[in-house]
Amino acid sequence: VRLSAVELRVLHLPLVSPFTTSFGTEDVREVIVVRALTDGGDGWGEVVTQHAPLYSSEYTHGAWDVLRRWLIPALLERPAVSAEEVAVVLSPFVGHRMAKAGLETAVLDAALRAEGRSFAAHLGAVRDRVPSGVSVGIQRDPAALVDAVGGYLDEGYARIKIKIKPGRDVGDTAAVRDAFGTIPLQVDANSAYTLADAELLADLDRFDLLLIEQPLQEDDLVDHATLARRLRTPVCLDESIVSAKAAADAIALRAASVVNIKAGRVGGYLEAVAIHDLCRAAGLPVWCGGMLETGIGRAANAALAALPGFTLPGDVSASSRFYARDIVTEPIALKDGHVRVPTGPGLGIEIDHEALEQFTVQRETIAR
Ligand code: OSB
Ligand code: MG
Repeated sequence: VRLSAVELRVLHLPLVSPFTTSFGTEDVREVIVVRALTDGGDGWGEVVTQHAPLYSSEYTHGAWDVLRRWLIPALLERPAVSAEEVAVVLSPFVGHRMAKAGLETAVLDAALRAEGRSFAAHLGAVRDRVPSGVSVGIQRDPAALVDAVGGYLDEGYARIKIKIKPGRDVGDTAAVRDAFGTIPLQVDANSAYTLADAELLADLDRFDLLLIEQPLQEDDLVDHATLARRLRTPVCLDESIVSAKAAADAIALRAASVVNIKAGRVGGYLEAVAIHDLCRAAGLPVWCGGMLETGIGRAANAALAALPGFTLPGDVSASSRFYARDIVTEPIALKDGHVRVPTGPGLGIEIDHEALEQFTVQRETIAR
């Protein structure tokens, strides 16, 4: 497509309830929405950075700066660009994968809309709906956690993930197991532990968890391999898997036996598919992670999660799990524990422009 301009917005979306992880609490989702203006029409993407660099080194205003100063001008310099070329054009710029992913998604959406082809078809989806898991934040106490999990099970979610941190791990997990028995359950530490905690983490083995997600730091591949040898619970990596190369390294080192794939973290949906392909070839199950996406990223995640190697339920929950009002006209909804894979052109969503305006706190258009 021929790109004429890119519109960036920062949105502040209120959350239906605060979301607490080992690295902090959010009440409002701050997110960047990207609109690619092309000769074939508009395309949409989102940059999944958060307000502060706590999950990864990227953060909203860092992404905003690198997009307007470097990434968007590099794309606008070209007479035309295909979605497949975006990563190549942006590759001289080190890192900033979430920013790159948002931009690539918007270009891919525009290109696929112009062709009348869906994201799902383009990525290689083999299902028309995917099982929906939910990520449950750390609550005031284990009783409040049991209440929250009970509510999601009543809604029909197919798998529960609870966030853990030191002091809120074995007790919280035991409370959920005691209350609900053998539900599909997994935990996510968001890098809150070190190898010195191996014995404590081995205590989680008795809960028959699907997996433990990212117990150690982003760059602790070797320590994750050491830890994995000491646990019966499968080790899954999230933060560490920043690229297909990182995934290949983790597999070679036996640092993970499951991979959480998030398009934002790895630089886009095309790199996400490459990670899916190499994990599938190596026999590792993968699942689709989430970053509290709006309806834009949520639609793309549902398409990605429909690829054949996504054999575990992802954090592809209904929009209502986080937001009372989404910025798309038909938010992702839960039905029989599943969400539908969109089939319309591109992402298969329509922007709710009134909602988009309502939540916009900053805007800039970078033109050729
Ligand atoms: O580690 O998976 C994570 C949200 C923000 C940052 C990191 C993570 C999460 C989640 C939420 O767990 C997943 C979702 O969007 O439902
Ligand atoms: Mg995680």
